[in-house]
Amino acid sequence: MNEKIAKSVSKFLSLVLRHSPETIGLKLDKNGWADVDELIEKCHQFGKEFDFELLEEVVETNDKKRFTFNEDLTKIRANQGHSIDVELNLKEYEPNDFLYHGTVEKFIDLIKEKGLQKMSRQYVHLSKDKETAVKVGSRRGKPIILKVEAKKMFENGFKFYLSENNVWLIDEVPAEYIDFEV
Ligand code: HQG
Repeated sequence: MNEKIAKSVSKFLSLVLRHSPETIGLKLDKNGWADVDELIEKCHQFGKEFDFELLEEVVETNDKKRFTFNEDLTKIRANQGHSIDVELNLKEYEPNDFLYHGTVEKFIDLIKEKGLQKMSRQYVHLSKDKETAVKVGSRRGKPIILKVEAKKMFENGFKFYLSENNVWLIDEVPAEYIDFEV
């Protein structure tokens, strides 16, 4: 499959399945699932054309495994990253000692003051390795990596969730648990 097409479809799916299904007149159920036939049809009407085969390939080959089908492949949803209110029924997990967050300099003062906040998304996103955090931060410029004392937070009662595609999700990270000197 053409990588450029796959990326473009993935980006468009992120938009409609995480943030703005109404862009194409699509409705997600309360768990964030879209009907696959309806999705294909409404994307088509919007001028984004792909068939089921291509959708399947996008889901399978996506670099971050951003999307999942239900068992009989009639529904699809984003694994994480939503700004709209969906119930993903995420499982709670105990994290490693440390998790990482990639950001950029301009946010540091505010993060020192208020901790990591979910901003427009449903959760703060953390990763288990620095390399992923570097990639996340690099989307905005020169990355700054923050080290989060995850185990300590967990022991103090904070809930950690892990998405289908292994992104660690949490409601917030107070500044006292963040090492800014990584
Ligand atoms: C920052 C992509 C000011 C935070 C990525 C981040 C990820 C604060 C930005 C996923 C703050 C929010 C999520 C505070 C946090 N004051 N700024 N108190 N607390 N911030 O995009 O983590 O490719 O919502 O550091 O790879 O950058 O879309 O979060 O810079 O996994 O699948 O506010 O999105 O994945 O930005 O990225 P975002 P994120 P996909």
